[in-house]
Amino acid sequence: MPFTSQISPTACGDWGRLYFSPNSAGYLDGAIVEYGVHAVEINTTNRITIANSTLRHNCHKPAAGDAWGAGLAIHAGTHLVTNTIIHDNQVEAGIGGNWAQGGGVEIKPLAGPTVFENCEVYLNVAGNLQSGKDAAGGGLNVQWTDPILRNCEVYSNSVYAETGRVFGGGVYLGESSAVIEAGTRIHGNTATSAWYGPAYGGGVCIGEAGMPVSPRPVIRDSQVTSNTATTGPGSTLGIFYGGGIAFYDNSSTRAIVSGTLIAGNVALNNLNASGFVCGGGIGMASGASADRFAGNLIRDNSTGNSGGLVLGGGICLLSTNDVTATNNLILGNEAFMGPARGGGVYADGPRSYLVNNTIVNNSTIGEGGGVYLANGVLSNTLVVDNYAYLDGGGVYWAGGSAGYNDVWGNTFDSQIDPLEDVGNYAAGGSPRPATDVYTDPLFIGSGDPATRYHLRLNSPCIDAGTSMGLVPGQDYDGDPRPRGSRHDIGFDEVRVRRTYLPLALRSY
Ligand SMILES: [Ca+2]
Ligand SMILES: [Ca+2]
Repeated sequence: MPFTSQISPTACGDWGRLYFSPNSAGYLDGAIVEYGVHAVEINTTNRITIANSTLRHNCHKPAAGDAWGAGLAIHAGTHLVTNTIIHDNQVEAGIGGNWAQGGGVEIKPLAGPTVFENCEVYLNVAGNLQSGKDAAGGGLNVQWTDPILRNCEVYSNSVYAETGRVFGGGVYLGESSAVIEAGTRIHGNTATSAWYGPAYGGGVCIGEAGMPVSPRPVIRDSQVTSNTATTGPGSTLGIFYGGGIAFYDNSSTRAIVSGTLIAGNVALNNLNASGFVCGGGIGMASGASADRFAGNLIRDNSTGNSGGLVLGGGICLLSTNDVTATNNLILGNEAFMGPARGGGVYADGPRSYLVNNTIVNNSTIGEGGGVYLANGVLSNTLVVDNYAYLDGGGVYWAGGSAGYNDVWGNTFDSQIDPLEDVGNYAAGGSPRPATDVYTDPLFIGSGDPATRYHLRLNSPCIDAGTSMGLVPGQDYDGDPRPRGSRHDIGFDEVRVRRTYLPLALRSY
């Protein structure tokens, strides 16, 4: 059944909305709701199901004040949204409006944990043109409530501000313990700040100011790909965090990002010389914390800047972050343009633990092709075949603790500093720590990327790590650690699988 405009030609905002008032009940099944201010607004604690429906071409653009949730706005209750498409909805703040939130979906603070499954949320927009005012959640905006997204696709949404801040081109999770799981795909979303920024999270932004408790948002077994955080046409001061996933300043969280592909995301400031960019894949602003980034494939993300600092093509952990990154494969990321540090990973906080990762084929125009370590811990990690133009092809070690790594086969431009350790360690890391091994790790070398960088049965990295301190109890595959006498180096703990017909030994 269609709920649509009687006006011709039709335009978004022609009529009001379908409203579930307090104490009402009901459902939508097979509905098309279009050209309203909001498609659906739910303000009842009775469980509403929206199934097999399309919410499209609605727009909340008030003359004055905040704008929110043009596709779906939930004020109360715990509901189910299943097999439903929410697209081409827009919100834009009016005069004096502090916020534009949730181009597609806005879930208000008193609502329960609504489940979204098998949904598509695309081409929705949240924008704020008011001077110095902010916008969040191009696709979905979530604060103080804990929804669940399963097998949803959130793509091509955008959030923009003229001179204010922007958060989450695809999804914004404020103080929220939301769960994003089961093959949810967040891709092609953008967060753009036209003039000043900062912009947080082309795909997802986590955290907000002044959270009284530490929420535990989870992103697992999903994909965050090809999202962008960037400048608009007139930027004069650009600060950008997390092309894929960003954490807001000083946000204490227990977030977990695991088993997820984080690929092809970009954080880019290409229009002025004074900007600051942190994290093509994941960027954590100063003082933010998370539980762990574990068992992810983080590949082909990039950061660039036309003059200011560029940190961490794959992961940027800025200042006083508290987080463990473990069992990740960090592959082919790049920090390009500007003074750049850390093609794969940049870390400069005392509680940033980089343990049992495999970091290969990353590059930077600056220092630290694999890792730029200024503080924190780097251990049990493989840093192989990375490149830096300036110095430290493998690891640029400016501080922190490093050991039990294999930093091997990295290169830098020998024209610039031919006295370094053939590019593998630079600065304080030359000579390398005595606990390191320095040898070809003997990767399997064929198959998909995760398979290719597993260790062969005769790898010298087997049992060459440490089992002391903050070390993981499993590997990327879920194999228990340690096997044998000690932890292996890298994201893989080799498990010998004996197959008797035909007789063969394989490693995983
Ligand atoms: Ca072992
Ligand atoms: Ca394994």
